[in-house]
Amino acid sequence: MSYETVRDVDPAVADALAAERDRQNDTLAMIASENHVSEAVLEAQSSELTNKYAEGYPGERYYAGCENADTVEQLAIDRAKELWGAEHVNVQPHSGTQANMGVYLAVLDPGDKILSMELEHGGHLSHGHPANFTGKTYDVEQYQVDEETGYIDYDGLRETAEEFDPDIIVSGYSAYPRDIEFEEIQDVADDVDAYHLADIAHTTGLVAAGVHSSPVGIADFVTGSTHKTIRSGRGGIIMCDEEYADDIDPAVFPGSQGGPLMHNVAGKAVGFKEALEPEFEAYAQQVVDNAKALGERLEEHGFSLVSGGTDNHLVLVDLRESHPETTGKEAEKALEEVGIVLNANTVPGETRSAFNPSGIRAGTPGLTTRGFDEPATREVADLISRVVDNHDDESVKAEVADEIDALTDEYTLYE
Ligand code: DSN
Repeated sequence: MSYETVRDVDPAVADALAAERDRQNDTLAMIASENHVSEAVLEAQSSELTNKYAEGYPGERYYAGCENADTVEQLAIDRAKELWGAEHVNVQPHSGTQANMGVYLAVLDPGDKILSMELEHGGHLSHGHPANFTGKTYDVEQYQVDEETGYIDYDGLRETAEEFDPDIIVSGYSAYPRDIEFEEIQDVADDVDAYHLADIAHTTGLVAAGVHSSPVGIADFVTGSTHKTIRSGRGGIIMCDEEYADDIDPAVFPGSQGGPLMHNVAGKAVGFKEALEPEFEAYAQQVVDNAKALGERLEEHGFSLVSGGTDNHLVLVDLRESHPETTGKEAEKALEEVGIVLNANTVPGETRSAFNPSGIRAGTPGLTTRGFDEPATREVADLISRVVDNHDDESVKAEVADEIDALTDEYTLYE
């Protein structure tokens, strides 16, 4: 087969790929769920393993020619066990949502009861939202954060669990800036005889590095995404005790997926190896330190943070007090114009809508990968403040865009 590049074959896609690389290089990725993987992870993900079907698990495949697939999957599994301390690991879920689907399918029947955090309060679609398969398949009740403090209302969770009698309680969130009392939630699950699924999609890297509480060994099931704070190949992961291995593996394949995306599994293996290096712990600590610096500086500028700060990689800003006339979408758009890419987000007690909410969510995993430390992150907070304060002022936005250019030139990303 002759070797042709994407540019040779398909200039339109080549242009879009080049533009995306430029976009990532030239803007600050502050969407809390995003990060920048290494060139090594990118290379693994674009390998010839994309061609291979490997239904089954290492050593027990339904197709021939799986020896290399076996090698990378086993490496990914072994490294994940070392990173998170889990007894059993499944690295095949195509995404965090697919990982959750695997758990639900393993232990729930249609109509069974899920108790999870409300989306507006930081939960996730795959925890029971009506538009998601979970909301359509299961009976869902939700708990919330305390709107005064922004922290999980653990007493409310217990009360709801005792009334609702769930089959599974879901912890782990997409827009919750605080550490999580996994043991307290496990106590509730034990008392109401429910399973406990801890979805650490956002914090996989922080948990692996020991800078966030770990649910491994506490919750029955731990799921996650593998491309967020852990910075490996794109996809999902399930961890559990050995006793559940024979429930989980068939629920992923053949239960909810066909052939695994082996090129992504290779990316997971490579990223997990990188995360086992001592530098990763320093990276994860810096992610948290930067998020704290970001939050503190934004507060100095008069912004109000849900829960008053952060323990993890993200801050959730409630604009209603500081900028009552500015919606999250308006802030998101103005910030994108200058090269700061984050997302509008609902806040607890939301008074607008999911499409045009009252908050913005900002994360530091991407900045930290580029080498940002606290002083540099404070500079970004200053720029965020200037833009949100002047979101209609083109000259201010042009000045800030120049400053972002200088920052992205200093903190380089992909060659
Ligand atoms: N879309 C991700 C997030 O931004 O939180 C979760 O799947």
